[in-house]
Amino acid sequence: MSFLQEKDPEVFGIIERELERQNNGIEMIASENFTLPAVMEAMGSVFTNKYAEGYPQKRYYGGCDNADDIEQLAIDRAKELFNCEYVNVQPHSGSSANAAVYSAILKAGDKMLGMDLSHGGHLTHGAKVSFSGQNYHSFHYGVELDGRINYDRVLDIAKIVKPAVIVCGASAYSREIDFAKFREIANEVGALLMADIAHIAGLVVAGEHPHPFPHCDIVTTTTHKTLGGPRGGLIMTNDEELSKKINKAIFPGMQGGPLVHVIAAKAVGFRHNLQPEWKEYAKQVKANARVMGEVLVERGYDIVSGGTDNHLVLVSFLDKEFSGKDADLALGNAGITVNKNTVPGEKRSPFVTSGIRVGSAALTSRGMKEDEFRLIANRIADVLDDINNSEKQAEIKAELQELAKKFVIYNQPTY
Ligand code: DSN
Repeated sequence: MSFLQEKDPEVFGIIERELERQNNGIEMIASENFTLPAVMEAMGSVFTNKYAEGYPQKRYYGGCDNADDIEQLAIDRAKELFNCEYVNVQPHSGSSANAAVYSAILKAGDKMLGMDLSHGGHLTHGAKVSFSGQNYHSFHYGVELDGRINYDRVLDIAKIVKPAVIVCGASAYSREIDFAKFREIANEVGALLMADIAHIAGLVVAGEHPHPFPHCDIVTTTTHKTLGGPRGGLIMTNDEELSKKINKAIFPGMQGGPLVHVIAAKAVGFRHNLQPEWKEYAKQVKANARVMGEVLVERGYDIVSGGTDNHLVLVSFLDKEFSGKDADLALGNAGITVNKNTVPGEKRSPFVTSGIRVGSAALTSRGMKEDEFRLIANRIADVLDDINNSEKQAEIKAELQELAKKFVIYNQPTY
């Protein structure tokens, strides 16, 4: 019996149900992944007890020798992994990493240019409902009717806006991001260039997506999406002055004590990302997403931009009677977890939407390959073809549960 089971059976029971959900389900939310038991073990370690405000060798509390060692190890591994000079491993999330960067380089009311949320950008890239669109004067670029970024158009917008920073990177964009082109645009208008590679970081470090360095001044990411580590954020730069400003913006600017247990888990994740097998994983993530896109196109579904270069496909229902919400619910009934997503040309609200975003990173971590993705993509199309058929959804759920059982992820709820 685990400590948790004995001490708090109620919490243990809920965690057990979540384990069952994850083991039995077909997890296709593009921002999710299954991290390693070793990562979870580090996250559940005694470092959760330690306060360590400050940075290695510059702390405000005593007893930080081991916290120094673990944070320095995480920094060194991240520097090796991303091939950069300065890393802050303390951001609690991708959003707090982005907030810290803006507070380091912008004053309230300064202009920023990022990708429109409804075209695949992120809330923190200047959306008006986010601090980023409220504290700063935000402007947006989007995608064209072909679903791709038109870099000439971005330049035109940048010339008019003259932003202090251009943010590139996306949450629902299935094509490669041309960081070199963004650099040219930033140079032309005298802006700093920040890349948020939260979604594609696992592909970037494997050489399966172009690298944001040396083109970008600052790069942020989360550590838990395609990177497959613990939930958290990261900020990187090759500029010493910027790194000093960023460190101050994180602590004492925005955060107090770092989550040392999560930093320990980040270090474990980075070591995993540095192994040769990681490249194979990233290749497989892309191959699986590609197959999924091909099947959905063959089955008559409209994929934004016609396909994918990364870990996700965005399926548009602009030409259908049903919404992204309907599809999300129907697929959920069939045991397939996706998220409803706005699409370029969106006419419905963000709560309803006209699309779904489907990702391959999590199922690839379970060991699934092209054959499984071909089958699952066909089942997605089967559900969508007959979206009100709950009997069919139940049949598919049973079939996919059998498939999931062959790819067990975890065999115990706590580590
Ligand atoms: N929630 C993340 C995503 O799904 O892309 C972004 O913050």
